[in-house]
Amino acid sequence: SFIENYTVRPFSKMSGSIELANPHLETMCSDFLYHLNINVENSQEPTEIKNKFGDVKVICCGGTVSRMRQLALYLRKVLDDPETGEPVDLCSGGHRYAMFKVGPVLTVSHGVGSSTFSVVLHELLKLVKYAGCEDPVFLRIGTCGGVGVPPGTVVVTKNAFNGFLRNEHEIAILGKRVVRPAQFPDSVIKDVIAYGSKEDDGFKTISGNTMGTDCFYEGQGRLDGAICEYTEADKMEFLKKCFDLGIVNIEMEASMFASVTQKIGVKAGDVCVTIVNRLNGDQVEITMEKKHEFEQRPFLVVGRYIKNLLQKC
Ligand code: R2B
Repeated sequence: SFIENYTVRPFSKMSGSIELANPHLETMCSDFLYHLNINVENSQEPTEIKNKFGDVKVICCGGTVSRMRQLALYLRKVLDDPETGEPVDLCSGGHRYAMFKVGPVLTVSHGVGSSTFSVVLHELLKLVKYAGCEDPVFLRIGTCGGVGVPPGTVVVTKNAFNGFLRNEHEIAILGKRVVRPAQFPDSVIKDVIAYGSKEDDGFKTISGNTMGTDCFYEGQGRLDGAICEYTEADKMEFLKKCFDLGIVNIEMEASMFASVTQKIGVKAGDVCVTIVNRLNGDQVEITMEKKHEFEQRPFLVVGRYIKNLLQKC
């Protein structure tokens, strides 16, 4: 059976302290954020976690450890952080994800796809709640395939679609299909676009819909996976449908990310650079140097957004 779960916090109420959507947490005397390797004692005021993370205003997540380390180094420059040493991985003991801190900004790796991202996202949401952070913004900074846009374009997601071409996220909970909405708040989209994009950057920053799939190959209609049971014409028909729905990029996290953050009522945005135009092919053929250059583009956009956001705080 199937449950539509549309109880979410309205975007207009998205400010102030975080309200998690789990009453059981209040009955626990401690909570071990296993994958982050951070233990939180709930029985008394969690002073240590507040001292360490209470100032956090922005949590930037992205696929790889090396990119999140680079982002930390980049943000040091943008935010005039005097720190010069090697960025310290604050959850190295968890052996799963990496987390770096630059002033009030965390940069955290999430792996490939919704399943690995959702694990760290749940724990990060609990972390900022326990630390008493006020009005934090969650951002994903990633790579993606474009649909009808040239490689190197930065896309800020409006609505997140799943692989069924529905603007929602679907997961199995207690053996049932649970479907939740998957939208990002307009305020974040507008601000990222407004503060992030400049005409002489040499690339375009656009907003559009994003499809987040559970599979890089068949789920995205590629012809080059280990399995493929459709024709090139089927694939092109699918991509055309995507295009007609305003989907300009495809990645593997957007619908989960939008739905979880919308459910909790925290601000969030997904900012990805396209590395292939799927209307022209499936293989990512750009050189590693080009990929590296493209990966700096969301850094630039998000860096400006964060700088402006922190100036307002
Ligand atoms: C984009 O890049 C990864 C797959 O190569 C995945 O995390 C995504 O959404």
